[in-house]
Amino acid sequence: MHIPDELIDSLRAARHAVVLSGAGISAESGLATFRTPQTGLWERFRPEELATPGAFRRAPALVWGWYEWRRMQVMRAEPNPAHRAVVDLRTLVPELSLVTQNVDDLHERAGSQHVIHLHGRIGQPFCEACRQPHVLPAAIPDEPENGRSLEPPSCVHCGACVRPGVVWFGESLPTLEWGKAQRAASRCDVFFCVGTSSVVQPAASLVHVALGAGAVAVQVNPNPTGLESHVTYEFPAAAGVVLPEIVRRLRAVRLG
Ligand code: BV8
Ligand code: ZN
Repeated sequence: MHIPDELIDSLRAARHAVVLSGAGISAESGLATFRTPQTGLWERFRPEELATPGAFRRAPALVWGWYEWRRMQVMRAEPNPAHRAVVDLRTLVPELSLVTQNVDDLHERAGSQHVIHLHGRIGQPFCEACRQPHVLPAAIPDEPENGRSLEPPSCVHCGACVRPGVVWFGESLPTLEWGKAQRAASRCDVFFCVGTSSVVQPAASLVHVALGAGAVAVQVNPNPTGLESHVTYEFPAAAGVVLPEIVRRLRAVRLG
């Protein structure tokens, strides 16, 4: 994988880098992505069917069962070299903001801290009424195969229905996280778009905020996303290959 010297130079001179990750950074951990053909979760279920408040109101057990199945997949997955390279990259630039669209905790389990989760976290469900966090059992007693229904639990505080701790389509992003992400994008020198199809808004607008503020933009994605003509550097390859190589090159000049 050839990494242009100019990108390494930009990273050496950078004060602040942003990494925006999507489902593709967890693909090499075995987690299904949303839109990659043949494996995409949406091949079996359409987003509007399951990842919306309406779907949960209409079919709470189907939606809760789907999220519990996905949570099981996350618990069985391990962080991959791409997650670990983001941890390493943070030690090689003065400031790094990690913004993720993912609801898994693989960045945290790789060692990243202060991860900005734009779309919530699958391991942090809460009560629909009183919004108290709901503590999940360590493992699901009878793991639901994909798509099997499971009744959502009731809140131990008020008895109302517990919902997945994610941001559904049509729901606003958490204000604090979205504000942090916008600020990071507007003041960074290098912006990485890793493993995202850049379809979902408003997350997909962040790279344009960074470009508008004069940052260098880097896309890491084996498939085209339509961002190719906008970004400064395009790596049509897996994150688990590209990110560790960028870290290796940057470390070499740092130590050089
Ligand atoms: C909001 C949590 C409004 C749940 C998710 C029409 C036009 C424009 C926008 C809209 C529209 N209609 C509706 C909207 C808004 C809507 C939206 O963007 N819809 C899309 C479908 C067009 N957005 C919203 O509703 C957002 N809220 O706008 O609120 C509002 C405002 C004020 C007041 C009230 C309301 C909320 C969006 C959040 C939705 N929740 N997730 C869950 O996980 O179930 S989104 C979901 O998609 C995940 O978070 C996922 O991360 C995200 C984005 O997908 P990607 O991460 O990019 O994953 P994808 O599979 O698409 O791509 C993976 C990529 O990886 C691929 O490109 C592949 O090539 C690549 N890859 C594969 N392997 C590798 C790899 N890359 C590197 N290495 C590899 N090895
Ligand atoms: Zn409650």
